[in-house]
Amino acid sequence: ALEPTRDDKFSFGLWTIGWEAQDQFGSATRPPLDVVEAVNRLSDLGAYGITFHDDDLFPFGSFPTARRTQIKRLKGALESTGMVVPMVTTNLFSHPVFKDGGFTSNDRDVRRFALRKVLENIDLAAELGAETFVMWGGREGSEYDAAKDVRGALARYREAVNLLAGYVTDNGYDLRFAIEPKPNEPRGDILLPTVGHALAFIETLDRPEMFGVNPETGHEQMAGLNFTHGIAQALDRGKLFHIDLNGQRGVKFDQDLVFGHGDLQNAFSLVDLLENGGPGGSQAYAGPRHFDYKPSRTEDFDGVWDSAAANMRTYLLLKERAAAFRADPEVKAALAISKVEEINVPTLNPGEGHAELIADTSSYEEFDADAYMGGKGFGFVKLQQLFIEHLLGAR
Ligand code: GLT
Ligand code: MN
Ligand code: MN
Ligand code: MN
Repeated sequence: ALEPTRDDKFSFGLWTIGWEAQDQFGSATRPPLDVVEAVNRLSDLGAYGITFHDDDLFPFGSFPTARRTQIKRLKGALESTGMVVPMVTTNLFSHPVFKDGGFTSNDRDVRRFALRKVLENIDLAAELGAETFVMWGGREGSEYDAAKDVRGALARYREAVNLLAGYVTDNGYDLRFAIEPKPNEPRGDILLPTVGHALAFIETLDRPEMFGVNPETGHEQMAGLNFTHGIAQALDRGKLFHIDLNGQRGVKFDQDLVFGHGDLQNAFSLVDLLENGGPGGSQAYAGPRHFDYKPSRTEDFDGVWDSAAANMRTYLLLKERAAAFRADPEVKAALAISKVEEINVPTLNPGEGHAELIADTSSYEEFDADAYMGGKGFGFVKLQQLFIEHLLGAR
């Protein structure tokens, strides 16, 4: 089934397909995209959801009446298509007021303004039935070490998100927060740069259960990290609340390519993890498959919709390939030889502690480490070749 359906839970940021393709070196390629058109086109392509920042829907500083008009238009499009808004987020990065950050600007007045802007948008998220509120702190950071007291900034970050969680709780909203890490760009260095940093920060919050992560493929890869590993660690803690899928080729600026158009092998292992990594080979993540990419600067609107479709089709192709990989008897045999399942057997026997382990002479005194010289043969390369052949559709 390579035709996307609502059950696939594909969603897109309004800022992705709506990106006008301006950059530091040149002006916009495309005209603005209206939200109603965006919802209709995505629905036709088989997506189930759309997400947005406040400023994607109405310009910064819009008056309540202008906001209501846009919200009404969005709601009308959602009703007529059956599309949903699974996630909402706040823009704390475009306006010059945020050049030194929102929650962690050195300027206290900016921090108070940022909090108010987010509170307003939390109300809108709840009104639209969103389950997740993403926080990407792209401007929270610095270029110069002397210019930012990082421990002070982390304290203010904590203060801010604790306040937001209290607001959600006090209003009885059914909303969870997902922090989106990124190592750099637009700031020289961004706070909470990777999934690991964000997971550690979450544990310091007043209500850690309300916070998870929204990892983006390219953001981890910009830091030279393995995205699939980061996702696995988030799943290990029950913290994968949302995901931003896209493509990135290596350690460089944020490319935001179509999913699979960057590191394809890593995209394959990711889809395999999400779809088959749960207990007994079940789905490990049931939330939206959200694409946060940018249709290339070279494209017209046909290219925009082709690229939106490409994200979903690539995901479904990889899902199909991953199922074939898992079902292949040769892969099963190779996995057994590689002892991939043995990692799930606890290292200690039931009830065994350090005393019993020390008493077990077979674990040390009689253990023949030299037998591993010349190789016990894990067979990882053969397994990897099978993985590649399935990815290539050769099996
Ligand atoms: C911005 C950023 C993305 C984030 C968005 C959510 S905003 O486009 O580049 O990675 O997911 O705030
Ligand atoms: Mn990105
Ligand atoms: Mn982005
Ligand atoms: Mn993102």
